[in-house]
Amino acid sequence: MSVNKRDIVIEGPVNFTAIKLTEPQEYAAGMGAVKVALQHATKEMGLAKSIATLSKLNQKEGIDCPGCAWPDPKHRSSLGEFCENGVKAVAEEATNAKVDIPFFEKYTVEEISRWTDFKIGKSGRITHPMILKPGSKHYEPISWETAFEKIGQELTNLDNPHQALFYTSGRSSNEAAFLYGLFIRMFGTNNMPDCSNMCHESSGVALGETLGIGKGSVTLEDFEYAEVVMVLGQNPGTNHPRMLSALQKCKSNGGKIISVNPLKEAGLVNFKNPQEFKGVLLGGATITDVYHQVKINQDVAFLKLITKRLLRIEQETGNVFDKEFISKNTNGYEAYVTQLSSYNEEDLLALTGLTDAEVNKTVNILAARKKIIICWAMGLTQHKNGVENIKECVNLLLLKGSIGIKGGGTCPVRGHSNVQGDRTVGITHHVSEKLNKAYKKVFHFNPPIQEGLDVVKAIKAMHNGHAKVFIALGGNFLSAASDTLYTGQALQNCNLTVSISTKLNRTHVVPGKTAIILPTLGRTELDNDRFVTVENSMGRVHRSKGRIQPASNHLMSEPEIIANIAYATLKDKYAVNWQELGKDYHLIRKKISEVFTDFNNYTERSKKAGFDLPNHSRTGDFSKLPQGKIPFSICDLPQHHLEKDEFLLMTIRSHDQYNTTIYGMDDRYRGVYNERRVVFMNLKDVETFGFKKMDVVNIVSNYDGVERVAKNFLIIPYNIPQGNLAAYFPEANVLIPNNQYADKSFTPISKSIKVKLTAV
Ligand SMILES: Nc1nc2c(c(=O)[nH]1)N[C@H]1C(S)=C(S)[C@@H](COP(=O)(O)OP(=O)(O)OC[C@H]3O[C@@H](n4cnc5c(=O)[nH]c(N)nc54)[C@H](O)[C@@H]3O)O[C@H]1N2
Ligand SMILES: Nc1nc2c(c(=O)[nH]1)N[C@H]1C(S)=C(S)[C@@H](COP(=O)(O)OP(=O)(O)OC[C@H]3O[C@@H](n4cnc5c(=O)[nH]c(N)nc54)[C@H](O)[C@@H]3O)O[C@H]1N2
Ligand code: SF4
Ligand SMILES: [Mo]
Repeated sequence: MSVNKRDIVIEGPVNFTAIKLTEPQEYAAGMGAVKVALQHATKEMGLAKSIATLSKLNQKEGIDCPGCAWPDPKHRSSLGEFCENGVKAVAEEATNAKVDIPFFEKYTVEEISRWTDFKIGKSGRITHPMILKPGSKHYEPISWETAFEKIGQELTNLDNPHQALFYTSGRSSNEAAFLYGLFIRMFGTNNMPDCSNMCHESSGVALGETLGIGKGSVTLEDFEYAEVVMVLGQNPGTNHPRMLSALQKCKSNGGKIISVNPLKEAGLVNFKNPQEFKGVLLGGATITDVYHQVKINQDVAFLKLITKRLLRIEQETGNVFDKEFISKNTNGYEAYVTQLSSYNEEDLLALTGLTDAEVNKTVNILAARKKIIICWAMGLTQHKNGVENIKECVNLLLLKGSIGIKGGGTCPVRGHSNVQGDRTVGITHHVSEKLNKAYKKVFHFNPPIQEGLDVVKAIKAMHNGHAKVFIALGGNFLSAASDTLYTGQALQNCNLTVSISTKLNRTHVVPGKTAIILPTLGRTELDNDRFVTVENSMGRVHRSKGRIQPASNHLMSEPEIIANIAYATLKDKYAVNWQELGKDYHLIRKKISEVFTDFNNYTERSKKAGFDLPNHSRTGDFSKLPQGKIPFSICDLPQHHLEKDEFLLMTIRSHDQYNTTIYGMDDRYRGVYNERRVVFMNLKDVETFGFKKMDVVNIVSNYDGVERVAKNFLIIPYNIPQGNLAAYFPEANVLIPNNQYADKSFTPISKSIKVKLTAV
């Protein structure tokens, strides 16, 4: 453990918590999910609050689930339109536990830093604005007014605006995000590191460079028409549970599901739909038709192999590829095919770790069908070649003419419930001339034209002292980012760190010289009869309105907090009435629709089921792309030079966490209970390296000659390809150097870390 300034333990404790193991589960949901969901809800919120929130969850104009970004169906079930993990997300936010003034009087920052993330999170909702003064060990209360003044002063005292960083996590509403982006640009910087930098940034870059829009093309209805859905690098049973209903529907309409994942994830195998009598009581529905347990980061090899075989059938029969689509809408086909022919099928097959017969099943399914949806998440984006992983998926869809048609297209499945909306309304560190022009026209100022810092660069800037103030609109920056110790030192270098948060987390206890916590309302809570709007993973914008009494009378909504910080910093420098905007979200929406014309008549259209934002890759209009064509991408195979005793480690989510928020200590589907410090390993590898089940090891990475150690993990023999390992995030984040990220997207390589295991 590394003890730093103020005696803080940056990465938390590394001791064990009494593990219990069972066989991994072969289905997702079912009665077990209903039971666990109800337990969480009643334990955290009590019965009355549980009913008040859950009856409104994901209903039209109800509370948008603060869990993932999966969209709601057109027809909402009266039985409840949510899943186990949606209930956990709500329960976590609406908990009755409180982090109040006596809590901070009792515990020093150092004491809390020695707690697990689980214990920190379970402490409850923050009730008052708090400040940690230089040299002080305890947070103490501060009035909202003084807090805003202090933040405004620190910001205005900087030598230049680029010394400030403004992080966003994807739970904030469009209204909060827009106001934040406006203020930051008026302040004079584009330093807007965002959680998506660590998440789907690779998708945004790959889709932007090919299809000209960084979002997916399909809608939920497309799943009903799809003939094939491929799911690569995603664990929907845990992270997007209601996606299983869409897959089930696709199957019952005759569609085929192909899963590509090093792990046999329960939800992709079998689903017992809790909304169906049959689903709860009987055998449930088989989901996947062909399951490819590909080796970590060999998706490009897999995709090249199947396209090579498809090409062969095309050359024989002439009816596999959509030649009309290719000639009308794409360029670079010849060069793509030439590069493809330079690979040898046996080599590709060996890299994937799959068998000929399995691969051919998928080839035959794809050869005969055109309506293909490809879904993916972190298993593709968080590698050095994250962008190319996705471009190779696009290549396949182009060959089949599967983009811009009913039942086919791209489906990057987003994480945070409004991460896509935050981006749409202006949270980006990139400079867009078009956007700057619109800001200038509506708000009469010159937005900064210097590219801002993303997450990786922001950490470096704090570490080397170039950035001095860090403000976070939500999230848990320290635990989410890679290189935990380096990131912790970076935050501690700041003069001021500010967190706008609902709940206490590790970032609050690894603070700058001064640290301020501004407690805010959660999605579920009443906000003076106001509502906000969000955008789901498929580009639909709709309302969300809180329903329950706020956790404390001293909370402020996110838009109001941002408006106050903006006013304290900029005063009347620009013709913006911050206070008025902070109070009236309708006015914010009016401004959004002036800057982003796709949002015309915003408030009205966000009623009921909401509205879809225009998307040319959905409608198949590629005329605005350079030469009106989508380029085929030429992707190389990723290179990992592993020594004999080196493994590729992926960091994954357990079934009982939401990113850095630990709901509970169980990973029910994988059969691991009451322990998070585990490393999943192939039984043959366990034996070859002379280990036994439950041996204690350290996981060690060595990049550029620097060793990083994640201490104390129990070996769990598991159905995972040889040479591959899996451990949970955030415990394993200490292993990922800040400078190891995906080309072009700068997404940390959280899914392919080169490591060794050493016995303890
Ligand atoms: N309950 C719950 N829901 C969540 C979240 C949560 O933490 N908890 N987080 C939200 C967020 S922000 C996000 S981004 C999403 C994340 O959703 P996911 O991306 O599903 O989350 P991960 O656990 O990171 O899972 C990645 C999957 O990719 C597989 N994988 C890893 N490496 C590779 C590879 O090289 N190739 C292939 N083909 N597969 C690979 C892993 O085995 C795992 O099944 O979920 C969102 N929803
Ligand atoms: N090794 C590894 N690292 C990863 C990943 C991985 O797969 N492996 N995944 C990455 C991904 S995909 C993501 S998206 C990031 C997540 O990074 P973040 O978004 O920064 O992390 P979260 O854990 O989602 O943030 C949780 C905190 O948000 C605050 N919060 C919750 N709700 C609200 C709200 O409504 N308003 C406000 N203001 N605050 C709120 C609470 O204080 C809570 O503690 O982590 C990334 N890090
Ligand atoms: S699938 Fe996602 S959005 Fe839907 S209820 Fe579950 S966690 Fe919430
Ligand atoms: Mo994410």
